[in-house]
Parts: sequence; structure tokens; C-alpha cells
Amino acid sequence: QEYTALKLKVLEWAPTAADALKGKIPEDASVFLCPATLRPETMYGQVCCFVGPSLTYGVFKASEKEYFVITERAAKNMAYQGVFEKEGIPEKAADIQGSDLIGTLIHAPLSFHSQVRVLPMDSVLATKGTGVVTSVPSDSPDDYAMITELAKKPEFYGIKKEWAELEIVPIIQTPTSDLLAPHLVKKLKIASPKDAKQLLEAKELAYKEGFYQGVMKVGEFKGEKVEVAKPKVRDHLIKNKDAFAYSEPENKVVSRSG
Ligand code: ZZB
Repeated sequence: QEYTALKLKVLEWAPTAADALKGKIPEDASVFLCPATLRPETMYGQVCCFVGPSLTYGVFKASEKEYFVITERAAKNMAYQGVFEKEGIPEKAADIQGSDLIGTLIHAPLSFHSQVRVLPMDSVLATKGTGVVTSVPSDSPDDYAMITELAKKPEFYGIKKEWAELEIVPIIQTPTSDLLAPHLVKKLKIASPKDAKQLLEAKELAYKEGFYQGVMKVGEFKGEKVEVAKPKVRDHLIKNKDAFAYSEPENKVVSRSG
């Protein structure tokens, strides 16, 4: 899997994260949450960034001045892909629990909402991507279901309601909708993030319709087909150093080789 890993710069740590990281990262370094995405063209619509509250993340040194928050597994893969200044073994500055990251304020490149929060999603897999997921509810049914749930029960999730209420702006037009994910969630009668089977179906439909029939409604490549715009947005992000290429070994090369 060839992902685009985004760099969401930390602007202000949640108090729990600040405590956990105290003295472990140089004062003058930038720290980024790095979600892996297959949909770089949707980055205009980011409204938050999900982490698994029960997952453990590492803060890894990418260079003298840059640190990445990702899973250990992703860091090991990246260390062999020339992502870090030092090849081979990733250098970990600290561990941090997903739950401690909730509420951290980050910068989301390209998004209408340039500042978004880190929010919890239980279904984030430790075994996929970087364990960090940027949220685009206009075009990802999973994200729409989760953000709706968070806005409904902010106390239960230990967040502020307004963190989950950023406007969902249409970014891609398809024959059926310019807000494809909300449309599919309604159509398939998905009531919560627990409706896993229907969400999987919605995701497959959204991928197909978005990719083959979508047209960009916003951004530098407005009016272009998604198929055409996707690599252009990706290149633009990478050129600006707001993202980098990250590929995932299909069949668990890392665990097999130890
Ligand atoms: C932003 C985005 C916008 C995504 C969209 C999708 C969509 P897949 O599709 O299952 O092969 N993702 C990445 N890592 C994880 C993880 N560890 N746990 C759970 N979800 C994860 O996986 C690729 C997509 O799943 C990624 O692309 C990411 O969400 C999420 F409009 O990033 B995506 C129709 C989907 N639309």
C-alpha cells in the first residue's frame, strides 16, 4: 500500500500530553502527528485527527528539529524508507498513550480548518498505516459516523463539543452528492460507528464513486477529475514538506523479520 503520510504540526499539547512528554523533546523541535491516507485530494476537508485512545504511540526523531508521533511499527517501516535522517533503527524520544493526546491542537495542511483537534476513535487499527488517521467526514463514511457520535456524546468521550462541530465543507462533486459520506451514511441507515458491516460497504462505495466519478470542487485543482487531481495534490503536499511517501509492506514483512 502506497500511502501519503501527512505532517500535522502540534500547536498546543493537551495538558496530559504536555505532562507525559515533559523534558523528553527539545524545546525548539517541531512535533507532528503523521496520519497515513489514501485520499490526499480530500485534505481540504480535514476536521480533526483520530488516534486510538488505548494505543501506545512513540515520538520518533525524524531529524534534529522534527519528531513524528506514530506507532512503533510504522516507525520501523519508515526507518527503512529513508523517511528519517538516520537509516535503520528509529530513535524514540518518548512513549505516549493515545488517550493522553486527545485535545491536542494541530495544524492541518490544506484544510479549510487550519487548526483542528486530536480526537478519539476506538476502531483505529494499530496494525495499519501509522495508527493516526486524519478525518474527512465529507468523503469518509467512517469519519462522518465517528464525528457525529463525538458531537452527540462529548462528555462520554471526554472532549469539548465544539471540537467535533467544525463545518463539513463539500470538496468533491459526484453524480449523487457533494457530501458523499453523509449521503451514504443516511442511505445505508448507519446509526453509529458500531455499524461495521454497513460502514465497510459505504467505504467501498465512496472509494469507487469518489475516484471514478468525482470532480474537485475546491482547491488548486478545482474542476479537475479526482483521478487526475489526486497525484497532483499529493505532489504539492510533498513538495511543500507537508507530507511524505510511506509504503506499507503488504504481508507483514516487519514482524516476520523480527
Ligand atoms: C483520509 C481519508 C479521506 C481516508 C477519505 C479515506 C477516505 P483502507 O481504505 O481501509 O485501505 N486509515 C488509515 N490508517 C488507519 C488505521 N490505522 N485504522 C483505521 N483507519 C485507518 O485504509 C485507508 C484509509 O483508512 C485511510 O485513508 C485512512 O482514512 C484510514 F475521504 O484518510 B483515509 C472512502 C474512504 N474515504
